[in-house]
Amino acid sequence: MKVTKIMADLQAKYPGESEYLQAVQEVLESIEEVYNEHPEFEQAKIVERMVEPDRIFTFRVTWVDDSGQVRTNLGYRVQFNSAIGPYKGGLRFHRKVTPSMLKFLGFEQTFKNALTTLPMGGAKGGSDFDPVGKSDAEIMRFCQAFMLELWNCIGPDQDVPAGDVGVGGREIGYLDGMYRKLAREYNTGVLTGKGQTWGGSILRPEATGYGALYFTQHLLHKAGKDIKGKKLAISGFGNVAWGACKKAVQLGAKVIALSGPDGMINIPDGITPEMIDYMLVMRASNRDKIEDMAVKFPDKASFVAGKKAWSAPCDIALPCAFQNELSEDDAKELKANGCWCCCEVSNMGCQPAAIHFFQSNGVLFAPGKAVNAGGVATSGLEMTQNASHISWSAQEVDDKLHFIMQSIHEQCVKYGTRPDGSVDYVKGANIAGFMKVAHAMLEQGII
Ligand code: 2IT
Repeated sequence: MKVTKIMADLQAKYPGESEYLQAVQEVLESIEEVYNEHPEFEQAKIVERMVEPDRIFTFRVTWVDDSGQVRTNLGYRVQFNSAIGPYKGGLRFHRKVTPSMLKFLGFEQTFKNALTTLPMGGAKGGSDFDPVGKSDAEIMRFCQAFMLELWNCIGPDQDVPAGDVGVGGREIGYLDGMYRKLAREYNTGVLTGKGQTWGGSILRPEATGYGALYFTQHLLHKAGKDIKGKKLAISGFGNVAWGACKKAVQLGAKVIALSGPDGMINIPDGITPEMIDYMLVMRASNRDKIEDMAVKFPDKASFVAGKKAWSAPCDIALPCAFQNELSEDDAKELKANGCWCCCEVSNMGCQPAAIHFFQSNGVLFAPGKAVNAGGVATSGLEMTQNASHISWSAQEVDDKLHFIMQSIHEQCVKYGTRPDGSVDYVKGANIAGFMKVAHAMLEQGII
């Protein structure tokens, strides 16, 4: 396999699909050496098959807004790879959603799910529907219209969607309600992130953020450091950032900055539990403004318009918002202000040049597919509970999540340790995920 040749072919085939091409390039560059030591991979054309989704469903979603106007959006489900289990991955509702974005996310999801130790294939879906400014009734009607098309493509043993940006507990409720009505299936196993009284796992809402902090703890431990007392800058204020803040505070760290599309807030004394609770109110308001936190807590937080969280002096940066949200300039600013660790929590949150800068300037870096895998891992635990008609306690789920994050860290160390003993977490995560999927594909023949 020659990465340059495969990338040139994909670029010619999918011009303009920049996020997808970026995600594929990152993985292929990491695995090239290992891949070429295995002629059986090349013979079965594993890479050529792995970079293409198994199938993509595209559908029109038509709904009526509160003023009675008919609206049309596009809906998608990208079923990327099912070699190690049923398709699994979130749904993203965001105005910028395109097939390229969902292909990149489905591709990443395939390797991430492989790292979780659970049998789950990779998928992603969503819509260019923009939840910003929508009423609750509009969100419900959109979710119902979306599921009217999607329900036929999914199932507890085929494809199990969940939330992602713009899709949280409320949206999963509306989506699942419509699925039950259409499919007449009530065993609740077709979506994860459900409400706790109807099949949802305890701790699923917290799991991505909790898992990210557990991973960060292991990474720091390996580097001889401790998270206690460290200053954290976090981007975003959705479900993932919320869980990360909760666990960070529990572990004795101090969250000193948060950001949103409108700017950032400085929180000199660290985020408080009341502020963390208020993130949920902000998410439900669909206003998408971090300034609201400074308005609500004027003594604790000050708003700076147009700035990112990365302008705040911190020890550790945790991007928790969107792909490519952290640029090379941001990385340089972080480093200049004393930051020495970045654990990417958003999927592909750092631009390639930012990762390169971190890695060549002594800033510890770990990629999203390892750091954020606790979310989908706990979705996998929700599937297990649904399939066996039981529900575990918070402690049981948390213990399993912790164990899984430790195992993901170990896999990164196993495949990513450099000759000097330091760890290349990008390489480690990509090779570990790839090896598992590649061997499953080999054993299942040419299909
Ligand atoms: O990016 C992700 O891993 C998610 N949005 C969660 C997917 C899931 O199926 O829980």
